[in-house]
Amino acid sequence: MVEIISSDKVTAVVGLGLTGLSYARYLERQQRPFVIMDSRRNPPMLNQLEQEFDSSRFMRALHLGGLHRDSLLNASEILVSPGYPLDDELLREAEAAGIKIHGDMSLFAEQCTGKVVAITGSNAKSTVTAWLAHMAEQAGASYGVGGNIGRPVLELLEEAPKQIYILELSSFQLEATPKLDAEVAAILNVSADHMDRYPNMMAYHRAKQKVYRGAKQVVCNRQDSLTQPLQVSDMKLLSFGLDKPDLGQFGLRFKDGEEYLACGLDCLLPSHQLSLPGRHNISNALAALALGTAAGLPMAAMLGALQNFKGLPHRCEPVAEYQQVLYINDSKGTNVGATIAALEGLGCQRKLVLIAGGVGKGADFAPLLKPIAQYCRAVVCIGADGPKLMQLLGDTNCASAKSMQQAVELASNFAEAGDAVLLSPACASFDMFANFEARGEAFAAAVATLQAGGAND
Ligand code: UMA
Ligand code: ADP
Repeated sequence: MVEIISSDKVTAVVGLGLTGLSYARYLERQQRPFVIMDSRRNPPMLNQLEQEFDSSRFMRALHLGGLHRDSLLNASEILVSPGYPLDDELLREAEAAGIKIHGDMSLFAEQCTGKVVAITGSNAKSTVTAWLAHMAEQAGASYGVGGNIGRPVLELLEEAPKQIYILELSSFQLEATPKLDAEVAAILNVSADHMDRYPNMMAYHRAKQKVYRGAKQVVCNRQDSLTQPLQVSDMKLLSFGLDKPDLGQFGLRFKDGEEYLACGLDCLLPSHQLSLPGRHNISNALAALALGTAAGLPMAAMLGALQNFKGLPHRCEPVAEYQQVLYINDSKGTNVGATIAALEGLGCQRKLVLIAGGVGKGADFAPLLKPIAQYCRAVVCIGADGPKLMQLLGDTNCASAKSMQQAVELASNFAEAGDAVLLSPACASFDMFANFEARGEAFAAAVATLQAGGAND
């Protein structure tokens, strides 16, 4: 399509994935003209856009296979999708020309009336977001959930206003968020991820820190200094950690020989009563408690929610037990830090056979060596960066597999009664699968085939 509008009222939308489509719907509702573009020739939401906007008066042009310079330079503002890097030359040119470039989070923050709870971190974002949403549900509060968890935030503006908005933010989304002004904001942890997009850890860390801009209250992780705000104005500080808490902070205490989640001196709940397994989930529960407290949720409802939250699929999720071996799907373990947490969180209970590999996104796998040596009986490597992992593992019991089925078969051969086979790839999935969900489903299907084969023997 070639039509170009030079009116200064046209908004340019970059990217036609879930976020791009949500921009188009938002702008249509606002009756604001827009052009939309994507570097891909066949972006994921193309069919949907064509169906919905066939007779739109406001969608003025669609450009595929590259960004459209004139449309960008003539735009009144540019709304970017998180997957498109902001250091693109054309976007820089537009910025230098004084055109505002931002994303859906800042647009949402400008418009919403409820309290925003903003959650970021390298890992555990979705778990803590969903756990907090479950607390709000149990408390009978009205709430909306959106962001990186899978629902573009602008969709929340289509519904009746809510008291609380629980938002998961990725570093990509934060890059395009000049100001958020959250009621409460948290960085849960920071470890290397997306090193194919950022020049170094400092740049990634800087993007994460943007979540704190204008926040009234901040929740950070006492055991991870990178989560602490670099600039403290008059924001209220809350913290969580797997150590003893100071007054008003969240942590762990012992009473009568039993470990409790605690706030200050108050023992709140024995940690064994949490509904999710692993030490990393104790940390996640404490983070959710701190956030819920800052958002004003009642303690009794929050403690109930800590005991009956079912967890999200593909995160340390047991999928089957076969021949006394437990099969655990942690397909969402998409970076090194996540896989270390899964190994440390689950490895104290049983020996593990790890299935790992995929697209490493430029990560250094070396930090995996220690927990693998400590907790793993063997490792089965898959995917594009499988050979890199194999090479690093050296003397460790390991094998390489070409498919998920073969990986599960090899892992089951290594496993002994009482062990667990853990899929926690430390990598993205798109070399072999459409997404992490498809990878987790392939793992569960391979385990089912293994069981069926055994049943037929
Ligand atoms: N892309 C292009 N050209 C473009 C635009 C994007 O090649 O013009 C590529 C990107 O490199 C990326 C992919 O297309 O690989 C998708 O990007 P997108 O911005 O179109 O993605 P959306 O469909 O809008 O989904 C985004 C988030 N995706 C990314 O940040 C890559 C979703 O997070 C999020 O749920 C959704 O918005 C709603 O907020 C997914 C994700 O993978 C789950 N996030 C990363 C993560 O969790 O590690 C950050
Ligand atoms: P995110 O949304 O940040 O990717 P998820 O809640 O989906 O986070 O969990 C992703 C993975 O992170 C899990 O599958 C697990 O391997 C790991 N993980 C969970 N909790 C923690 C934690 N507290 N610290 C580090 N890694 C964690």
